[in-house]
Amino acid sequence: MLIRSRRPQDPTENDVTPEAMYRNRRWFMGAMGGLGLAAALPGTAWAKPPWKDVTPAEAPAWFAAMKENAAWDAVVPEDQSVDKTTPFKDATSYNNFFEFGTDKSDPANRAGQLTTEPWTVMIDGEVNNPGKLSLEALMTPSRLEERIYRLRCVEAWSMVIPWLGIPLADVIRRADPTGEARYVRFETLVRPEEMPGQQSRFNLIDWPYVEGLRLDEAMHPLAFLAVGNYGRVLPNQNGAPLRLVVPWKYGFKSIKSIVRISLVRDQPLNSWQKIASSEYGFYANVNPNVDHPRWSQATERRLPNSLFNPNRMDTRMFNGYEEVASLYSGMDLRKHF
Ligand SMILES: Nc1nc2c(c(=O)[nH]1)N[C@H]1C(S)=C(S)[C@@H](COP(=O)(O)O)O[C@H]1N2
Ligand SMILES: [Mo]
Repeated sequence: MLIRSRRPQDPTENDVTPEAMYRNRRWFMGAMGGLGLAAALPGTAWAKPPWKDVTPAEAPAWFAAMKENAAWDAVVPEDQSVDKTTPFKDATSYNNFFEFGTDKSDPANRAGQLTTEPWTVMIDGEVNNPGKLSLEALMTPSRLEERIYRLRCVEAWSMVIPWLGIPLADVIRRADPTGEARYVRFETLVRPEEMPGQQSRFNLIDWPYVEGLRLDEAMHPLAFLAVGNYGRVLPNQNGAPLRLVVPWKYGFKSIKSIVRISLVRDQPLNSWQKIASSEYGFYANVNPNVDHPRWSQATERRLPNSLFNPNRMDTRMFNGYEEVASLYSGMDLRKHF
């Protein structure tokens, strides 16, 4: 991993791309129907689809203070001309966050109503320092870092996102695991009043959303707890106010809006494994050699893309983070997918 110095970035207003227009099919169909000639008028009538830009939440004082002293060059892609940072608009309008619905646009449209302040995180299980901590108490003993990570969804699309946060290992060390702790289990908030995806009686997911890591995976320096992205407080659709980021694993491991971190003895049953254990495992390491039963994992679609520029690229073992390989030596990664 190459280390390079860079300055903090702020989200920029990106021009609407063709991909963006195709993505919002409802708007696209509406525009087509309403204008009739839309296809013949590129760049004019349909240049501004009605997306709400993300209004930056006011950063809490502790976040602003941590930002003053942040490390902005902690981990960056080896080649930033290949792994260009995904535009803010794509990273905040094409999301998976089933608590708000299953459409990629649901989180952007609905997550704004989630109350993220105050926020507490329960630390419990096999630890000598259990307790319910405010987000500020959880974060401020550490130094804030920016990490620019590739994010590879199991659905075979990917992005490159600059996160702000702290090493997960810091939080685990402070919790002081007992000798019995072997795994870390994470839980997302359950709040149906604010999370419409939790209101249906026909839920795919048995809430709360649960994820887990082996303790040595959780202690790896790349495992990260994010409270921000693009130089600012995390937008709700990206898992505010606290989400996990495990860049060598499929995106579903990177659980959002965390309210509980438990050190446990037994391997947790994560939500997607519970839904379909033949398709989604516990480990979920990015692996181009082990296909999903219904599609290939050999390549990925890097956002933003378009009909004219599909932007397909080869998927890399461990998503290119080969330094984690020793965590899995001797394991059959076909069996432990
Ligand atoms: N609580 C919760 N966390 C979640 C999800 C979810 O539905 N609920 N989706 C996961 C999936 S499948 C992916 S790809 C990433 C997407 O993160 P992003 O929307 O910030 O890019 O979040 C993950 N974390
Ligand atoms: Mo995903």
